[in-house]
Amino acid sequence: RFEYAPAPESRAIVDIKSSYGLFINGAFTEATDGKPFKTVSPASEEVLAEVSEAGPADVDKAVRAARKAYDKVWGPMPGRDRAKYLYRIARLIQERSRELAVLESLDNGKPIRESRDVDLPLVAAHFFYYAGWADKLEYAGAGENPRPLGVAAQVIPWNFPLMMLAWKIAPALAAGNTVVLKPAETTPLTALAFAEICQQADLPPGVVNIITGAGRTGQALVEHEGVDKVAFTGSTAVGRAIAKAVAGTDKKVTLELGGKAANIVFEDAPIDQTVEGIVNGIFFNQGHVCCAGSRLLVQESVYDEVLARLKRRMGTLRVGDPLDKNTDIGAINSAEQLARIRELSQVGEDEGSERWSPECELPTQGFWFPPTVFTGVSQAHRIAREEIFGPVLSVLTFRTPQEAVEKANNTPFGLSAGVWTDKGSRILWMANQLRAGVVWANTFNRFDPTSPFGGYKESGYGREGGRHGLEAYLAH
Ligand code: TXE
Repeated sequence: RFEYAPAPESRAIVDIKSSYGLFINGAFTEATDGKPFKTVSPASEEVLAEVSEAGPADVDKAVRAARKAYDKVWGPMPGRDRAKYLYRIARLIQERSRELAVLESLDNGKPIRESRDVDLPLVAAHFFYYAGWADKLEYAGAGENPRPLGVAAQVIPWNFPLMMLAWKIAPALAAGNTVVLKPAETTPLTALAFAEICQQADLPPGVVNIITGAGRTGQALVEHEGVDKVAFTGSTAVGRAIAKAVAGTDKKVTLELGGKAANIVFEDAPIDQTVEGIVNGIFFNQGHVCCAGSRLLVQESVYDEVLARLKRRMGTLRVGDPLDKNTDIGAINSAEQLARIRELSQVGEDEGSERWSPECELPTQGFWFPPTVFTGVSQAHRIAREEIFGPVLSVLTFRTPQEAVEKANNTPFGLSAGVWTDKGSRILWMANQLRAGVVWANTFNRFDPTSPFGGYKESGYGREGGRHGLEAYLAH
């Protein structure tokens, strides 16, 4: 195994304040009517900081600040000037990326190797990419120029706190909108650090507002009448509630919801690469990934070999301290999420599937779940249909490509899928047959700011990333 040299990614490089206010109109302010809440490290249950809960009056203040900034400063600003701010933000993220990675791992529980090598580079890349669009929207062709929508309300989840922020804020600002963003209640710290970066970048006050709080803060935000656009990533249940709340208004909406991706392995797949892809597909970020390859579909002829290799590889995964560079699987983000994973895993056993985990010692403090695989799963089982959002893989088998397609599409979701095969023609055929927004071939969980991401069916609607992601913040 590759051992990382001791690097300065340690608790000591972050400066966490004991309490945080709300970031409204360019300054941190006390919440007027909400109560503070605590954010803890899921690996140790240590309280990291106290964070303010934004109540309706605070939400109103933030939306008004965003409106004023839109009308007076950001909306009328030439794209090339908006680009300068976005580039500045991107560079500051790069400069502070080690510190931000540590903060992300502390608050979220994800391994430092992932936050440092995956999340943070992608966060910076999103700002660089969309900065490049900002000055290309004007005079781009004949007819009217595309126009921003106005004030965007953005509500994000806890699984990729900074990356979700980047996916939301970068295109919105590039297109000329201003934003009020609410991070998830269990992972507010990197969004608050981003607020500081906005100050460092001299971003005009009100262009970005960060308000913290739980579901009711999010609800007040998306329902506020001063909002023109709602962008949400989270559970399907809340996505539905938001769609209802904005129905009948002229707010534009994009929803990125859950998934139950099929990762499909054909008998001619390159086996070593495939096993790594299966592991990455479901154990990356503790399986807290909406596009996780949580349903493994294996062609019967290679089932025994794939399972044996997979189990051997699972035995080498290290579960533990998120700040240890040798850790592969960190902490489960919250006690609630751990309870959900445990409950569905119990359902898997009760439904008659066989459960297996390698022997591994879990820390006594904090929230942990071992890498787990269920075999003998049938399509009707709940663990084949419902999002578990944890390091739990359900394995099914198939004989023919047609059967693989039918099983893969037999889900209420449609966010992503993976295909492992040596045949290029089969990849193209499968990509056309699969009802999934993203289809990876001989790889999994790959992201790039230039590629649109989003789902079919209950996985939501609208796309983020690439040119499509920008369109979601423009009116024509
Ligand atoms: O999500 P919620 P939770 C799935 C995953 C997970 C389950 C529950 O299966 O086990 O959802 O997770 C805010 N109006 N995903 O409970 O509640 C909330 O404060 C407006 C998949 O954490 O959807 C947070 O900021 N906002 C997913 C955000 O919504 C509301 C990522 C997400 O929280 C609100 C996360 C309301 N009424 C969970 N209620 C993915 N697609 O990646 C809550 N919020």
